[in-house]
Amino acid sequence: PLDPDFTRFTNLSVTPDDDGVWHVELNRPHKRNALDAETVEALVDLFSIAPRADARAVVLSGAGDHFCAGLDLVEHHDADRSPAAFWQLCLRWHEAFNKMEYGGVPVIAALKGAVVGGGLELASAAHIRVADDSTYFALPEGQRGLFTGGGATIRVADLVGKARMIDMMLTGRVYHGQEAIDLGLAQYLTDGSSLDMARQIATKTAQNLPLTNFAICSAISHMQNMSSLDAAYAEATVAGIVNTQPDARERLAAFADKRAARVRKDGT
Ligand code: 1HE
Repeated sequence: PLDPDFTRFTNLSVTPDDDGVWHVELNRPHKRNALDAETVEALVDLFSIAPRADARAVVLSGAGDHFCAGLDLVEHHDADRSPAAFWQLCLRWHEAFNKMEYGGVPVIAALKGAVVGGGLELASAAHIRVADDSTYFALPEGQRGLFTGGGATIRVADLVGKARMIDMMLTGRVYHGQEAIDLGLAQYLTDGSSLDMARQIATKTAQNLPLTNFAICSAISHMQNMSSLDAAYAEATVAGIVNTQPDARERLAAFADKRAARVRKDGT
């Protein structure tokens, strides 16, 4: 495995724990963790390295009161970019978020405050989203004279459906609390801290075999892009590899010997 230098990621604080869970914190709180070009490059770098450095899971959070305010609007204004330059920038956002979604390492997003615009695009590339009482979701691009460029037309539409995404962009509608959960913007809502809950989920996730998590956090997304016929073939191929891995034998033996936990209705 790679031995990364955890200090190399501009605007990201990266702290691994003993379980191999990396806490990645967007660290521009004075800008509400808005994504400037440099931070996007750091995310590309981080999510390229994490799978090869044996990260078992990633908890992604934001420093300060907000998860992420989206595109750095001030940088964008000052740079006065050409169409080609912004096109290319969007491809870097896609590079970062695709590496996240397809990289094989479970990413748990701990959401608080604003999860808006490109911040929602970032969150929607995570595998699990945890919200708390402060969290709210919106796509303010419509009001800013902009359009989404970081994958919302794919991932946010996938979470909430086309009609709701169009409404969010046209009207700036804000979702929070149980309604946001019911729509699928996040899977968990806590009245405590989303970071604490995301950490617990990541620690639990990290107990799974790495190859199994790799398949869960890459294959399902790839299969969504395939025809049903090809997806079924790919599923069989992935299962052929994952379900015969030597590391799984002990878990199967434990089940056969009645040593393994049973699945119970209350989830214990
Ligand atoms: C920023 C940004 C930003 C804050 N770019 N600098 N995203 C948006 O339209 C969201 C824009 N931001 C906001 O609506 C609010 O800032 C927040 C709800 C996120 C936070 O509010 P608040 O009252 O806590 O903070 P603030 O006073 O508005 O901002 C504090 C500072 O953060 C201030 O900088 P300062 O130097 O004057 O102190 C803000 O300018 C700065 N800041 N948000 C740059 N987004 C690939 S396409 C993706 C398309 C998009 O993402 S469009 C962006 C949508």
